[in-house]
Amino acid sequence: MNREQLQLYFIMGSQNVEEHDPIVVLEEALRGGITLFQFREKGENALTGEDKINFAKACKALCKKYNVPFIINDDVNLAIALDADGVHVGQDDANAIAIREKIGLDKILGVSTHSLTEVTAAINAGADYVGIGPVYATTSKSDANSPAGTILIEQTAATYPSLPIVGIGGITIDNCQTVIRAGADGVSLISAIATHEEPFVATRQLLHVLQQVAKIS
Ligand code: TZP
Ligand code: MG
Repeated sequence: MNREQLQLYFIMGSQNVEEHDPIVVLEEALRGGITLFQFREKGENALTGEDKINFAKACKALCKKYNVPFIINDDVNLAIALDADGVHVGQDDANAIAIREKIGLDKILGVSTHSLTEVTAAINAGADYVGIGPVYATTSKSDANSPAGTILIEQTAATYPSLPIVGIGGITIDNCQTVIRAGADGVSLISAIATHEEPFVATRQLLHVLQQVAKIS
């Protein structure tokens, strides 16, 4: 994958959206310029069964319209069934080596990591990028670890300069530049876009701020 694709990585499931229709939120985010999308339908109030599959199909079709890669969280079988562009897994999910074997070399594989040991294991499993976080406190993931700041991003960027890195957890327009300066290629976030009154405006503003820091460094 190309590391610019991580710049503004939006993650969403229907459970993350408060007022709007989630499909409208995704289209606004795509129109605003997100660079990658992760379908993460999980937790309380998440869709299941056919509803989840149909919603995933609708999200995939929208991403295709805007030419933005469509990644599925955890559910490798759904990713294969829908021919998604990739899969993102955490440390509690299926083993990354087994997933890489299952999805083949053409799909994007992202792995969430919380230590340099996990980063090294993710590289060895064939991860295309690692997610590092939670950088800041988050309310979007009930079982999230405590906020870890940017230290692991700094260590990972120094140890593996060619590894694409994305920060996650509590990232907003006010702190996203700090995450990039620490060495991340991009930020992944849920609520800064999904619960914003105007997801299109939120996306434009985030992108603008991220482009500023890209120019400075
Ligand atoms: N993994 C670590 S933190 C997090 C996930 C999925 C949630 C990020 O959501 P938000 O709303 O951007 O803090
Ligand atoms: Mg997971």
